[in-house]
Amino acid sequence: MAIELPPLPYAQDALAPHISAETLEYHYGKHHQAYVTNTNKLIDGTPNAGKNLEEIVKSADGGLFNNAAQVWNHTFYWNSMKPGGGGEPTGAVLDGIQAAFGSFADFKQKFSEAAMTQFGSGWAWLVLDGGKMKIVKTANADTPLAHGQTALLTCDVWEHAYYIDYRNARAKYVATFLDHLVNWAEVAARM
Ligand code: MN3
Repeated sequence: MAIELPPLPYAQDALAPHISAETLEYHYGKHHQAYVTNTNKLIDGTPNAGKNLEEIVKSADGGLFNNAAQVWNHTFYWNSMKPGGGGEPTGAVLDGIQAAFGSFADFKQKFSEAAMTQFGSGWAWLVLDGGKMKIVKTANADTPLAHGQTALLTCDVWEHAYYIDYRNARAKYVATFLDHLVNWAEVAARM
């Protein structure tokens, strides 16, 4: 089956002023679309054409892994955000964060550190690993899906995610992601 580009879960200008419509026009409309197009080119006429996206990510390597994982990672990232999101979660998410990291402030500090210290392109993640919350970072297209972890939240730290709105200020983009964009209801549903 052909891999499809899922619709954005909000309007292209809905995350402004934190993430502009121009960023989403390129990041979703060009980058994410290109990963979908490339994945379909690579699976066409092969046994992978019969697999779903998660199966491809878990079994592929090389160029197919890079493109398919980037399709999955970006869809996951769009759903990790919502207009008017961010701030401190409640309920089971907050309980899990406090159990794993001590406090929400400690979580923020550790997540930001992972996002800032991912050298070059990649992702910062909150995951469940063996039932325990962990913060991990991955390089390029790499994804917790390929490592037996359950992804809960991600922040894209490729420069294309923030360069239009923040230029080189990755720290400001990550702080804005945590303070204004995180969709904690989605994180709760993923747990
Ligand atoms: Mn990206």
